[in-house]
Amino acid sequence: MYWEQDKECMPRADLEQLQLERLQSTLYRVATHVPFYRRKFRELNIDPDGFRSLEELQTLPFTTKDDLRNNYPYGLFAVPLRDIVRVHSSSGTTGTATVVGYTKNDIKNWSNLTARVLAGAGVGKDDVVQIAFGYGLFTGGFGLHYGAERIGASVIPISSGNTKRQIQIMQDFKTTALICTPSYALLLADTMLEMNININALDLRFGLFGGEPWSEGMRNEIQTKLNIIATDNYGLSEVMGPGVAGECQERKGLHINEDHFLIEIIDPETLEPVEPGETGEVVLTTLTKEGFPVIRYRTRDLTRLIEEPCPCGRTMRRMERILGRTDDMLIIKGVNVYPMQIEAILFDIKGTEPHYQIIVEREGRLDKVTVMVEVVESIFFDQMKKQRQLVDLIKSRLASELGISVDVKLVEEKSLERFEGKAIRVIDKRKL
Ligand code: DLL
Repeated sequence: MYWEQDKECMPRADLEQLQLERLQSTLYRVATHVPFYRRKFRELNIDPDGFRSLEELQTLPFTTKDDLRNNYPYGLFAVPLRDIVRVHSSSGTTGTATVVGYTKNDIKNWSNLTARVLAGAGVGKDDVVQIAFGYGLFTGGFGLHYGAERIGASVIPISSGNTKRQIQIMQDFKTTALICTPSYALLLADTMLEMNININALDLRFGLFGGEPWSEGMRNEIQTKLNIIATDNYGLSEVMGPGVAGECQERKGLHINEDHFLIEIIDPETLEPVEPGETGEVVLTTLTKEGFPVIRYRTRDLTRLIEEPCPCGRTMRRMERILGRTDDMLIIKGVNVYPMQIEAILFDIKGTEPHYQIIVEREGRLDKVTVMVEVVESIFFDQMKKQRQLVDLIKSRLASELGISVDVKLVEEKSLERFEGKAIRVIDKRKL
């Protein structure tokens, strides 16, 4: 289902022309109204009026999370506060929070873009949408709420947490689409199974999940347990929130809303663009934002672009699911791995439950990594021999497929922490 077919299926040449025009006006806007960008452009001798091609984007400086923090709270806003109608903030687990602002027009665009993501995933005006993302400074709840209303769906703004109540409401209000993090969807599914709820008696058809990395194995698990079509959607507060990219029902990568965002994939070490199709860090430039435009924002998220057209007919290019963040990368005896790669293997092994946690410690000068994984009751209480075999199997798969050697500890079902929002997969004890 398209939301704005003329835009989502625009010929690439027209799209590129539109992107260039929008980039020119964004550069003009930031150079005129944001001292931070004006100074940077001047230092690098960049004339924003002289921009003639999209390739020239590469001459512009990057913007980082630190730049946002150094300009806390309103230093990077491109309009006076009186024109801002909404403020969101990312909590910032490390360091100062960052603050972002939206004009009336930004909210309109944002609603349209989350509507696109919702429609692409299958949601229409007849749907009852339960939004179990937090409402508040986090962009998840409000961002998708406005899009769902725009589509004309019936929105249940239940917000996050209170799992039993979520389930009650899902049954009573006949929810057809669930919106939350993938890890929370799994917690909801497991709780329903525990409560002996007949999943087939629910009205649920779609799940739109995002806000954290998840593997294909996790998708399969959720789709089977909830009997739904589960799609991935991506965004970040610094750039807008949800609505930057989302999967269509093909579920083969996320269409990037390229008429509103320019995407580049760079090598995080050399900062040069990667070869087409290679994995690297996502860099985003906003093309229509008025309140808080960003130029070449380094997201730290890693993925690759899919250049082949999608059978759905959209011309907006796709990106593969996010593999992880550069700051979540583990270096295990010299091998770089991301938690999601470990997740993908665990999900593939029979007897393990889809709940795990990775503990990183320091032993002498080396990092020691232990993967804690829940196992089904029958194995946990079974003879040592079976447990030993499972540990060996997990270790050997991790060694052969990722080249890492780690300790594996089997733990009882439901013994690892569950999350109502974004899951914490890695516990880093090195810095404690
Ligand atoms: O998480 C925005 C959002 C809300 C997206 C709801 C989708 C749904 P932040 O709190 O600023 O904003 O966190 C942004 O979360 O840089 C990624 O590292 C991660 N992230 C978001 N969506 C995905 C996804 C929201 N689909 C950060 N897959 C981003 C993997 C994701 N990681």
